[in-house]
Amino acid sequence: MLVIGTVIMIGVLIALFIGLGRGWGGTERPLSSRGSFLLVVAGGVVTPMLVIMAMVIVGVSVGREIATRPQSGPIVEVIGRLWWWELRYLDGDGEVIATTANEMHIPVGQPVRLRLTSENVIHSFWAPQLQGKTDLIPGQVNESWIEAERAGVYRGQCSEYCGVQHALMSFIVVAEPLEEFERWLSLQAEPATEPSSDETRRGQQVFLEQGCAGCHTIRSVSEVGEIGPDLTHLAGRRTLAAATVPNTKGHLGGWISDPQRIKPGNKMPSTVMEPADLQALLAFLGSLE
Ligand code: HEC
Ligand SMILES: [Cu+2]
Repeated sequence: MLVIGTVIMIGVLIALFIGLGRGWGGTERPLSSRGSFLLVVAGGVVTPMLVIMAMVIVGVSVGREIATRPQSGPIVEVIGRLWWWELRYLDGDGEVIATTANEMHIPVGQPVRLRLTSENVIHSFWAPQLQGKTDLIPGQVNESWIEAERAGVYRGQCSEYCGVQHALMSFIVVAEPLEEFERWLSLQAEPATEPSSDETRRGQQVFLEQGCAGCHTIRSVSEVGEIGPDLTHLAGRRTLAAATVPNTKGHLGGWISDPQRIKPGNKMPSTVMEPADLQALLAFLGSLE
């Protein structure tokens, strides 16, 4: 369009200067009425129509090519929550293989199909280096896809204002070779690792006693919690709270003790507990690879 527009612009300018030249020095040399009629019809009607029609035809076919959805590849259901992302990997029959949050893994060089929806307000899924924005709309499933040409960790962001913590509703996309992706996915599909020491066993108890399980699922420990992210493989994630802080023991302890300080207004309340209980809980959560 830039090239076509430039050519037309040059043509118009040339016509303008010819016109000016013809009137130069005060002596007008008007075209015959037949000549001006033909000029207007050819230059003002026929040429623009041909150019615009050609551009429409090319535009439609390019648009169709761009909008063709991939027919194969992994399927991820992306659900907008306040203010984090639930990610469910589906198999070909639409059955959930694994549920995770805020960190999407994808194989390099292969499209991954996305089914986006929201259970509250409108959000928008956007990893600027990998795809265009797609909205997550309550009561509707939008289809899109994402593809990375190079391995790496890409940042994404909710790009539709969705409430107080919209700015801290980020995510990361980890693009990795197919083998690594498959290993990751089969690990995510596993239930949580059994606690293997007294401390992690105690930590699991604390998780149940402190009410965490009312909001969080850890598969094989408690599966009723639905308000917060699935924590079954929490320790394998790089960040906490929708890419707000890195997933280190210190940040995790800070998050559990006072999530409102890190992300004011988010839906997780602070939990006050004995230091020894917190340490045990951190050891348990840290063991959930
Ligand atoms: C009332 C529900 C609720 C309770 C109770 C609750 N959480 Fe949360 N939790 C949430 C929500 C909602 C989020 C997501 C916050 C966000 O990112 O906006 C969250 C996030 C987290 C995260 C970050 C997960 C991630 O992948 O980013 C961890 C870890 C966590 N909670 C642990 C706990 C622990 C441990 C307890 C118990 C001491 C607990 N939560 C109690 C609702 C709850
Ligand atoms: Cu959002």
